[in-house]
Formats: sequence, structure tokens, C-alpha cells
Amino acid sequence: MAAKLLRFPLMAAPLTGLLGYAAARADVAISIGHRIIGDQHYIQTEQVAYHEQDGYATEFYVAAHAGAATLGFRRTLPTGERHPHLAQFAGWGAPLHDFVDVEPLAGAFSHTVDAARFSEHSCVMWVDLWRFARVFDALGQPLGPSFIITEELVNYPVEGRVIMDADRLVFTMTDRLQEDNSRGVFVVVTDWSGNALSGVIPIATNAGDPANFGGMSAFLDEGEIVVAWSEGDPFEGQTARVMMRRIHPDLSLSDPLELVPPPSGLVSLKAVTVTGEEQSRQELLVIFIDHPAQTRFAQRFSLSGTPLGEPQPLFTSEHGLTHVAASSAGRLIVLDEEDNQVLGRLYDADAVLQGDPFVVPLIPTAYSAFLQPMRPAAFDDDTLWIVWHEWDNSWIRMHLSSLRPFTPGDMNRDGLVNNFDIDAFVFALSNLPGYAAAYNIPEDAAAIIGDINEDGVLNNFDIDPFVMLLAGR
Ligand SMILES: [Ca+2]
Ligand SMILES: [Ca+2]
Repeated sequence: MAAKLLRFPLMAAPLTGLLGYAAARADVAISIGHRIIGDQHYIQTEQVAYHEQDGYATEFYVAAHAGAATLGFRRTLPTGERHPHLAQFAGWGAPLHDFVDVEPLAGAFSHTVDAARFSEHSCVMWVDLWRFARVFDALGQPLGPSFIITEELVNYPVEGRVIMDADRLVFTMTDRLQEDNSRGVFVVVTDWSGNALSGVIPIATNAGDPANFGGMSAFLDEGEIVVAWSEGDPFEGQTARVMMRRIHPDLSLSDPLELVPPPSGLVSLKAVTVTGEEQSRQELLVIFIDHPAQTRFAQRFSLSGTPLGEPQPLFTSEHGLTHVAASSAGRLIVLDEEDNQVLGRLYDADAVLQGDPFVVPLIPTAYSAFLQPMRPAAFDDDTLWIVWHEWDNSWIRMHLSSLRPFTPGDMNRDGLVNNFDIDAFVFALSNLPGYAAAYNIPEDAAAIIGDINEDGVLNNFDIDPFVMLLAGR
């Protein structure tokens, strides 16, 4: 794996107004490297997304959509107050603006709960006494004031999820009492300004014993929403299982369905995603842990809750901090901390491990690398974003990595390697800066795509391998 450090060049702006901000942040150093996992090539970008010598940040959430990424996090201000903050990044990692204080009037110890992204907008969710949210544009300007999601849930919440589409925000919240007993999983739907489109929708309430955890939601086609959650506390010895319900467009609810019956009696949900683009072909991909064996499984279900195949074991680890994200095509990333490093495992849509587990940082870190027990990974189609951090007692560096698959020799960037790549290859070979500008990618990324013989540079020695690639030899 080769990695170079570069000063990010000014790029043709995919988003209005990017140039000015890119110029303002042109000092941001972005590393770009070539990584091969299994038989797939990736271009990895990496940068320090947040660093303060005397400050601190925690509670990281990453979301991605339409070629850009959003980070929501909690930053400690020089005054000692802790506020939700927002940062946004263009496709190759260029910051779209400096990080912004989501709510300067937030309470001193507000918690950041989640972040979502749709098109060029981001939403950050946090909790003070109430649960709040605010929506921002691509340059970090708020669309309006922050708003209270609901005044009906007043207990101290530590879990929540926000997703957004073209006109809705869907907040999924696990409501807790002070004694840490869950009262249930609830959903509130608002528009982007916070105007209620629903009341508090009770997804799972605790009439009997089980506590409910980890409410997650995703959009289905045709205006529907699916919510999944774990029921029962495996750490309290309760029978625990993974459940789901659908919220129909008229906000009525389907009956609760048991997705994952407990093999050992103890199951907790790690992730749920919707795959397939048309409703008739959509499926749920559920990732869960079987306790106490600590085996991670992936299993598919129809939208009516029917298992589509057996649970596929991913791996078993004693490490408690496992994070999972799944792409809309069903690819999986599983992140763990092992031996003071952040380790990634990539799986294909059949839950088959791709290559070996890999150390996520592109550049070796001076200090140990960590994840946070939040949401450190997100897919945007095939591009994967990961947030992780290095930490010393007095400072923290938050890193943002992206992994973007590519096909060597696909010089015109249409996903295929054929004769239509010849002109672009010659262009890149003879004028790399011109090529990079024309295709709106960093020069180092362009050089990686054209480095057919994989010796770390794009030059005349790549011509014969390129010709052989086209000839299919
Ligand atoms: Ca091509
Ligand atoms: Ca080469």
C-alpha cells in the first residue's frame, strides 16, 4: 500500500460555493493511497478532520450521501461547555467548511446523538433536557433555528437515530428512565424545519419485562419506514431478540415481527439496512450478535419478516466494540479495536470476507487508534467513510477516512475498461494535472488509477500493461 501526503488542490466544485471554502481550508493535508482488499482496488483518502491541542471531541457520527460526508460530534469549547458540532466533506475529503457549533445556546453538557445527510444537507440530533435537531446546508449555514423534536419524551435518552430524505426527518429514539430501564422505542417524523408530521409513534413499549434497545430505522420505497430494535436485555439474562415494524405512509403501524429468534436466547441488534432499489425486490439485511458466544451474524429477511437464508456467521470476537455499516448493495464493513488499532473487515453481499482484516489508518499513527461507541462508518453507494481517532490524555485527533473502489485502467471513469479509456490514459500520462482537473479528482488518485503495473507511479512503464489490460491478457 502506497500513500502520499499532499496539499489538497483546488478542484472544480461539485457543490455551489465550494471553491471559496476549499481555498479557505487549502491547508488541510489529505493523504491518498492505494489499497487492495481481496480482489478489489480502493483509493483511500485520510485526513485529520478535527484537532485541538487543548480541546476535546467525542461522540462521533458519520453519514454520507450523494458523494459527500457529514460528521456530527460533541466538542468541548474553551469555556468547558460541550456542544454538538458539524463538519462536512466533499467526495475526496476536502472540507466544505470549518466545523460549526450546531447550537451556540445549547446546554453546557449537551450530548450529540446522531447525524444524517441527504443531498447537500445535514441534520444533527442532540439532547439537552429535550431532544433537539437542526438542519444545515452544504456550507454549514443553518436552514433555520434548532427545534425540539418532541416535548413528550422527557427522560434521559442516550440512544437515537435520525435519517432524512427529500422532505422528512425521522427520529428513532430509545427512551430511558434514570435507572437505565428502557421505556421503549419511539419515532417522530418532522419536516426539515421541525414541523411535526406525526405525533410520538410508539414502536415498542415495555408493558411487560423486556427492555428495548438500539432502535434503528431506514426508508423503504413508496414512503414507508422500517424500524428494527432489540428486545430484552441479554446482559440481564433476559431472552433477547431482534424485532421490526413498518410505518406506512399514513403513519399506521404494521404488527411487530420477530426477525431473529435467539439461537442462544440472547441476541442484540448491531445494524439493519435496506437493500434493493424497488420495493418489490427490497430486503432487510440484519447484523446481530449472539451472546455470550459473541459471534456476529448477518441474515436477510423479506419485508414481511421471512428469513431469506440462514444466518451467516461473520466472525467471533471478545471485543465489545463492534461497529457495522452496510451498503445499499448489501456490502458490509465490520470495525473493531484490536491491539490498539482500528481493524476493518469487509464482506460482500453474501457475507463472504473479502481479503484479510485490514488496519484502517493509511498513515501509521503516533498514538493508538480508537473507535467510539457511536456510529463510525457509513456507506454512500460503494464508497465507505470511517471516522476514528488518536488520543492522548490532553488532546484528540479525529481522522476521517474514505475507501472508494475503482478499476485500474478505467481512465474515463465510466466503470469499464475498454478502448474508450485510451485517450484518457494518454491524457493522464502526458498531462496529469490537466487530466485530474478534467475528471475532477486529485492528481494522486488519478495516478493510482493509471498505475497499471502497481509500482506506485504513473509513467511510460504503465503503457504496455495498459495495452495488455485492454487486450484482456
Ligand atoms: Ca472506462
Ligand atoms: Ca506504474
